[in-house]
Amino acid sequence: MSDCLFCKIISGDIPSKKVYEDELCYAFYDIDPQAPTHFLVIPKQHIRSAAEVDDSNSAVVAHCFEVIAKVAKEQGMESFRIVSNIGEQAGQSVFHLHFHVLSGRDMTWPPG
Ligand code: IU
Repeated sequence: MSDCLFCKIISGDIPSKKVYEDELCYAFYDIDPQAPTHFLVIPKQHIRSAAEVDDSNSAVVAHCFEVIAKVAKEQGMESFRIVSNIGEQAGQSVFHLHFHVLSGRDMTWPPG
């Protein structure tokens, strides 16, 4: 999508600090980290949010989770949190599906 900020990150039009990339997924460090380690894993396919996951794109989403596990292992992350905000009330500000991966500090529950 031409006006999507994360599609522009994938294309390189907006700079990002890459963590991982393959044909289906892209991962980069969050510009406003909420933990000592905070990166985002996004599908290259434009999916608006996790509420739009269905038979046609669920394989890509599953692949994002494989990428999260792989990068977490590579970075020696034994404990971490995955967050995906859906809709403005839940805190979604960029409407391209993304998984926040946060690690390196004690987490509270329930999340705010
Ligand atoms: P949210 O769940 O939609 O609020 O998450 C969007 C995240 O994208 C948020 O944590 C931003 O700091 C992050 N981000 C980024 O890392 N790089 C960018 O160029 C933009 C947003 I725009």
